[in-house]
Order: sequence, then structure tokens, then C-alpha cells
Amino acid sequence: MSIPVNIIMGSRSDWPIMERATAPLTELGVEFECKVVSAHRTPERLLEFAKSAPERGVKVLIAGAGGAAHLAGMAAAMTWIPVIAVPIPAGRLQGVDSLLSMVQMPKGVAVSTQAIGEPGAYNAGLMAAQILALTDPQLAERLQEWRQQQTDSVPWEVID
Ligand code: RP5
Repeated sequence: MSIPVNIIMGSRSDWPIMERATAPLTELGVEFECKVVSAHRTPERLLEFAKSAPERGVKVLIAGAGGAAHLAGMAAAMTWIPVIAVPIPAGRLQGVDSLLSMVQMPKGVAVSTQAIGEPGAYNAGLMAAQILALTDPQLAERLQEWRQQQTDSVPWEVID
């Protein structure tokens, strides 16, 4: 059985943030696998990993990295499956550098960039589930129930 979502990150140090991507996937019953793949430290691993993704049955890649953050763009350049990027707030620029490098992909190779840090990682997992739900009616139903629960959890109250 193939695993539909692969989560990669440039360093083990990205895990405390990238772990947030697993929460919505677990809640919605989507299988995933997490690995460290660095665009500059392990370029050949990235090449093999990204190129083999479709034949391994992967449907969505989530890539988190800090600094110059070329991981998502390089992965997207080597596969046609959707790549969702998470900018990691590492170093002095606290993820603004990563956000800009991820979001500024030149025309022709698309990367879906999320917010910096934990909210972005969480939403990356959610977005992956939404993409998979397009071809999985049961997941689509679970997703809609999940959204409804979220809506119901916001109290209708007067703040004074
Ligand atoms: C990037 O450099 C990683 O994605 C990480 O966010 C950052 C720092 O990596 P380490 O020096 O902690 O391994 O490649």
C-alpha cells in the first residue's frame, strides 16, 4: 500500500515545526511518511526521492526548510506532483528569507507556499488532505465534518 503524503525537511532541527503538519493528517486518517532530505547537503537523495515520488504512489509532497530554502522549489522542479512549502523560522531572519525564496518561484514550476512556522506546517497538512479529498469521497466527508466541528467550536458570544 503506497503512502500518499511525504513530508520532507532540510534538517532534523526543522522537525518541531514540521511535526505540526502531521496533526491534521492524523485527525483525518491520511497516511504520511517524514524524512530529512536536504537540497544542499543531500542533493542526490533529493533527486532520487523527488523523481521516484509518482511511481511510489505519493500524491502530495510537503517540504519544510529554513534559510535560502530551495528544497521545495528543487523538489517541484523534479516531479509533477503538487509540492507544498513550509518556511521554517531558522536563523536571524526568522523565516522571512525562507518565505520569500519559496513564494518567489519563477514562472513554470509551481510551489504552494504556506505561512511561516507552525501555522504554515499545520495548514500544509490540511492542504494535502484537501488535495487528496478531491479523489477520495470518504476523506471529503471527513474533511467537511472536521470543518463543521471547527466552526461549531467558535462560540457565538458578546465580548465586553
Ligand atoms: C536548512 O537550514 C534547514 O532546513 C534548517 O531550517 C536550517 C538549519 O539547519 P541545521 O543547521 O539546523 O541543520 O537547510
